[in-house]
Amino acid sequence: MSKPLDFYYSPTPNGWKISIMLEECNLPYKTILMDLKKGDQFTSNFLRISPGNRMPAIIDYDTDIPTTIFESGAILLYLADKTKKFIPSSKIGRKQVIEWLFWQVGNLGPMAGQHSHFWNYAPELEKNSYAAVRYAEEYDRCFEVLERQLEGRHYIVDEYSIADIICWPWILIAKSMGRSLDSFPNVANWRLRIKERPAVRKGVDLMRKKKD
Ligand SMILES: N[C@@H](CCC(=O)N[C@@H](CS)C(=O)NCC(=O)O)C(=O)O
Repeated sequence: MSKPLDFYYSPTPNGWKISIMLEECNLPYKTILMDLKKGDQFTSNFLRISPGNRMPAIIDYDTDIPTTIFESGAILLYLADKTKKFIPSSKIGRKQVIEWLFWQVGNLGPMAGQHSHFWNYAPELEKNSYAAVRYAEEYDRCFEVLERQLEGRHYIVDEYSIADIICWPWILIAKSMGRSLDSFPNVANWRLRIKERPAVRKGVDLMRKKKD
């Protein structure tokens, strides 16, 4: 049994990526709930762990000296390598999973994140601005990309992997952010398939009241 990890967390799609992975891998962890509105991410202690002042982040105490990891993609890859779970052992499979991990980091994550900002926080006058529409359409374009990749597949890279875990939380909340998955049946079915996993439900429910 490994030592519990410290998990710096807030119940958002970026936080769920890691709570889901920790539950899927059955790893012991201690949750440190962050109040982002209060500014917990700017404390000097947290900035030493996550220099970009963003959660999620973890500390692994199972190593010679405690290992800090920030950025959800890096954390997922670290945990997959640590546990040898949710990443293929073949070189080609690993390469494919890392491609989709990077795709989320550079595409789905930032577009959904910026859309979420406009949707939740922009002043009314800005809601239909060029920038707001651009992010919404780019978010939709990511659905199209996933729709093609999921054609004839149950998961992004054949077997359920960290590629699914990193993308899924941003698709879970698409409808609640005014986007429709009606034209993307492969994505909609994949969303439901993953939602049924007990570890996923546990991860999404961590310190959060049910909404979706
Ligand atoms: N690229 C980062 C994004 C993380 C992120 O945006 N976290 C937000 C909450 S969802 C945060 O900590 N925001 C605090 C801030 O920006 O001050 C990742 O994937 O880990």
